Amino acid sequence: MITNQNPTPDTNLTDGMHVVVDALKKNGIDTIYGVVGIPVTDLARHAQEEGIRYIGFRHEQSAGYAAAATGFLTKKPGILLTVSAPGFLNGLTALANATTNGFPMIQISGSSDRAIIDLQQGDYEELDQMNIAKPFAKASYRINRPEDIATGLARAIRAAVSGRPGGVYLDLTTALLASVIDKDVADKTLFAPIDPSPASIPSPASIDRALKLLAGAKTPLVILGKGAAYAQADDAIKELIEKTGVPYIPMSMAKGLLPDDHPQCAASARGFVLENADVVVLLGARLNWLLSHGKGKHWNPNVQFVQLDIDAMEFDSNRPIAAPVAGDIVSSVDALLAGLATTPFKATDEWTKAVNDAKIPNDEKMKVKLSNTDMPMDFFSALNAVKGVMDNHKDVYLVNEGANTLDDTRNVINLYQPRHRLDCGTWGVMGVGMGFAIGAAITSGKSVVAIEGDSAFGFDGMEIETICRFKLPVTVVILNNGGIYNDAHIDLSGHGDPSPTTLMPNAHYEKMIEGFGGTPYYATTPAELSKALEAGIASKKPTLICVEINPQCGTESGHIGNLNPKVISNK
Ligand code: ADP
Ligand code: TPW
Ligand code: MG
Repeated sequence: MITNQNPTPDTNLTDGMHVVVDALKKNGIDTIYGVVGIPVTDLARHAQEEGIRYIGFRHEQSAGYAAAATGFLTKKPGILLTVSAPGFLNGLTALANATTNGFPMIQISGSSDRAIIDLQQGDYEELDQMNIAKPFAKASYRINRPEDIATGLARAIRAAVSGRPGGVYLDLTTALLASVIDKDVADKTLFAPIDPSPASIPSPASIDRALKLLAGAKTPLVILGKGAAYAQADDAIKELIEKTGVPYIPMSMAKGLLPDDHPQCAASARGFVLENADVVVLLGARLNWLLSHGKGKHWNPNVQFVQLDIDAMEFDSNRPIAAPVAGDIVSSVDALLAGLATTPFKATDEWTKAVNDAKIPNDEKMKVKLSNTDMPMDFFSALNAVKGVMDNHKDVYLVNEGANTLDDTRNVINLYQPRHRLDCGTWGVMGVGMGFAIGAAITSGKSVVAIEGDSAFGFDGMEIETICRFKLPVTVVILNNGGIYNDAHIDLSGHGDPSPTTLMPNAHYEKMIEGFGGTPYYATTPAELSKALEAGIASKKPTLICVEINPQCGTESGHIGNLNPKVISNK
């Protein structure tokens, strides 16, 4: 054991740090992501000594995104460990993002002396962390006494995974970490909460209402969201979709819940189905900006909604919900399946044909875009090369961020397995890429491909050192179009400064990974890109492929330019 200043070998005393690790182990926590320093360095060392994997990062935000990825993939909270004040704040963005997206994670942070903080007397890394975390977390707790450690962790775990999952903050003061307690007393406090994410059974009346609405529908549609992917109700959801023949569209992180080449997938007829569906089942998806709030020209004005969600507060948030079903997705989908015996519904042949017909011209248009042979490559010709490789590696995890890089990859690259895509999510946040890739690789032990815009990669590019240090099977593909969005790189400064969206179009990002012993590639043609990606995946070693994309390509703000306010030009 690591000897802290307190326990001495000939006594039966232990300390807060040891009890924290014991409590984590008792709860089956096998991995911690973080950055160490005062007061948590020995905590990480001791966790490692006790068989918990410690993945040390270069920045807390990325470590937090890795923890969130673990939470999304496993339904168990991922753990982020940070130091006080600045380290805590660096991790807080990831915690807030997890809460926004419904990913369970716990940020455990050391904090300085409470007495000094509360009187603002200027302690080392002084900050009132527990209170600052509150608006960004689902719950925020502080443990002050060693005998409360097990209870504090149990509360954090329950808060993270019960109901709508989210990020939880757990404050461990320096005094607590160094506090001394009799080991027998501490051992007796240890426990793991029973059934931390209990089933939430929907009411029979709500199921009946939903089924009756669907039975009367002429043009029904299912929208699968990341809540459905998270729930791990894969077989039941597939059965519901296939038994009823209803077309579905996946939100980005629900791609692969059913394979994207499934005949009922209406992704390429998205506009048509939204305009024409009379009853839409929201299955673990929110009517937020990503679905234009269920309003406006994209939607059938008379559409009615069935919504399956664990959080009843979500209903009616943007549009009235005709048939709210409050419950966990596993229980709710099972109840709908059982109810089909008495109240069946099925998509008509006419509706199925109309949806299939609507896909044809869009699929044709996409084929033309993908076969573009212009040089330098555009997003589509590059992604066509990526698609060819990814279709042969259906178990590879896909991480994706950027603007055009995000939109175009989402549309071009098929997913075939549930929970194999991690991206910018509900906030459209940049900088998740390397953290998600590391979290996915560590959690799954499988290969990961991260398709990154050149700007997006810049937020956390230093984590390629972490990828190399842990020898992870991650291939990073950077689609470099020389900046944020596109080449609207006009010099308005009048003295030659780069424009606000400009980054270096001729950068050789692959040289960065060379410095850490990873494998670099630079690709200017689809053939070079295919070859490099295939080699990167096959090697199972850290690889970075810098792809030269025509800087003229890409639209400002990708597909959401309508949300971007513009100045009225006075020139
Ligand atoms: P997307 O971005 O894919 O549309 P959202 O994150 O907006 O998905 O919505 C996911 C929804 O799923 C949230 O409202 C959340 O409460 C819900 N949810 C998450 N987990 C479960 C679950 N196990 N059972 C039911 N609903 C869930
Ligand atoms: C944390 C604003 C949205 S998209 C983007 C930024 C900076 C980068 C787009 O350029 P990229 O992709 O990655 O090169 P591409 O293919 O279009 O050229 N800070 C944060 N999050 C967001 N969303 C932004 C800034 C933004
Ligand atoms: Mg770019």
